[in-house]
Amino acid sequence: MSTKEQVVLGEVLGPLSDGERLKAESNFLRGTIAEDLANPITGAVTGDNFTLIRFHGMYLQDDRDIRAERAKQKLEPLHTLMVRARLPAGVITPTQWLGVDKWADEHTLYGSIRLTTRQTFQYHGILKPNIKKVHKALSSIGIDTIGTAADMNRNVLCTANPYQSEVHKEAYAWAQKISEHFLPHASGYAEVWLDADKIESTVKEEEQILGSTYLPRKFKTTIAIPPLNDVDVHANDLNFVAIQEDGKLIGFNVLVGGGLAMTHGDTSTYPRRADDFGFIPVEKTLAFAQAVVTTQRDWGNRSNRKNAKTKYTLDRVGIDVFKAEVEKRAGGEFEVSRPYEFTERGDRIGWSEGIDGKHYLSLFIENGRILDLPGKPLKTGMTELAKIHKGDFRITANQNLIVAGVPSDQKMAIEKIAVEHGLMDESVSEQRKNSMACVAFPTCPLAMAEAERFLPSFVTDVEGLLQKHQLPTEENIILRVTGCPNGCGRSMLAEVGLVGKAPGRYNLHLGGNRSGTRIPKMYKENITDKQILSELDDLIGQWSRDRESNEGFGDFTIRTGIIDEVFVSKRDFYA
Ligand code: SRM
Ligand code: SF4
Repeated sequence: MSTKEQVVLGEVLGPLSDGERLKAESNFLRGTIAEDLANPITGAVTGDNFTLIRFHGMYLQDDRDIRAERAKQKLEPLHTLMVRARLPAGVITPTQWLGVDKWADEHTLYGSIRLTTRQTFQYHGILKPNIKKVHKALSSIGIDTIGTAADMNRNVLCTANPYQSEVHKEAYAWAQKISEHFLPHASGYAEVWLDADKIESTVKEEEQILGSTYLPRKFKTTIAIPPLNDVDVHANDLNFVAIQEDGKLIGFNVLVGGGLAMTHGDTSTYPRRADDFGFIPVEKTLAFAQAVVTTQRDWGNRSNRKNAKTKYTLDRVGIDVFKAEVEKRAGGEFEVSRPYEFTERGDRIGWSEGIDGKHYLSLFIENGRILDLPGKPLKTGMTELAKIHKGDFRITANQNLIVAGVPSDQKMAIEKIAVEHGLMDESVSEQRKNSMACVAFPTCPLAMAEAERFLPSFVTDVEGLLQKHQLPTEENIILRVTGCPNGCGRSMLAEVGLVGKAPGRYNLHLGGNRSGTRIPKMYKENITDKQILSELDDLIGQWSRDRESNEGFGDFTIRTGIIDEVFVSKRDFYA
């Protein structure tokens, strides 16, 4: 047997993938990135560095709208870098925001700040000569981009709940601790991007938790505070569901093995809900987190990246076997899960009051894109808010933003700015607030169909259908669109999920629920937006006529047999 084959619990998984070679040879993620950055011949980074920069939170992209035109002119694609910040729980201060805002103008081609479904922001369109300037600028305000992409523990999410401010404070602290616990310790990031001095060759670097070949695949962690499931736990490898007693955080139920991506036509890939392993007291959080991460590190498939995530490891080795290994490594057993219920997911747009007596303003940002639009200078509005706000901002997992901790005497001033700049707009429908899309074209290299640019007008059409069928204005359907089956906009937890198949064509999935605990199944394959609207016209009509009181659209489609329920994703999703 080749020494390069991976064997887990006696099972031969196959030869290690090229991604494993690349990590092993990278000298703790340095590769030859520094040389590549200095090469003026191309706007790209090349060879292994294309992948290695992802470990530092960056992607090489090009503008797909002009790719063909540039090829005709015999020019290389317009290569740019996308950068994703590490912002545990989405918390960012007004001072930091002012910097982020300024550098979007100075260093990016698009001048926008894009809030993501993982509570952080991305810059798109940075030219190679500017990339170090961006890292140094972010570093000067205490922001890094380490581990926000590639085979790392990604940005740690935490419910952006404006109501339960005390528990939120504790949960946020755990999100930060978990994020820091799983950061790489080698100094490659600082050397390559911040020009820090090279470490002495006598110092032996090692990554005690991640290991020299890091994780088999991306790894995603959340902290959720019920009844809100705004972080969508079932999209994530590891989830800590907060359990409170008398308003204090006493521990977490631990959910393992969620994930949403699949590949068209490959039934060995599928979206999967996370399994509830049981309760742990709060002081054991890091021990259990580390036990889950290292079990996945050692047992995850390093031969086939398509089946490498924790969800596939659980299904391959068995949930009980995985759980027992976690207990062994954590040095303790899971207790019986404590009762909790998720009842909703969206952000409560508008003002709310926390138990700390402060005010919280949740702003709806369509698809998370912060840019000065005609009649809606959102970016300028955010700058004006940052100039006077004394609390912090929280980016939500629904691509929105909360102005958090506003004292009563500042409420009016904040609201005035928000209204004047289109950040607060009462005419936005509940349907629009509950619709979300991934980035897709023009920057995403994997997009098969439009998503962010398609959603706004599609929502207008859906609003028309809700009106036509006389549904009350507060009614809505959780609607999500992704430009491909990777699922970045989490369509696989929507009541109506569209998954890009080809330009202008999508698979239509139905049957998710409002709390985000059910995976929607494919109803129609590869249809156009017009066909989707025609299907929805019929289905929304039935829902309006025949639904039980308060019955959500997704629940209705299941109860009436329009679509089958997905119980066990691997079995039912493709049945
Ligand atoms: Fe994602 C890859 C954008 C959340 C599953 N995702 C990509 C890339 C980087 C394309 C690429 O690999 O070159 C996209 C960049 C587009 C662009 O131009 O910005 C991209 N993903 C996004 C964001 C920005 C979507 C958004 O509109 O907000 C989200 C950034 C999150 C962050 O801040 O870290 C984003 N991606 C997600 C989610 C949702 C979530 O985490 O809650 C998922 C599904 C959950 C899951 O992981 O199962 C997701 N993205 C993927 C996958 C499929 C992974 C897999 O298991 O196979 C890929 C492709 C890959 O990794 O090979 C991918
Ligand atoms: Fe790109 Fe696909 Fe993710 Fe959308 S779902 S951002 S198209 S990778």
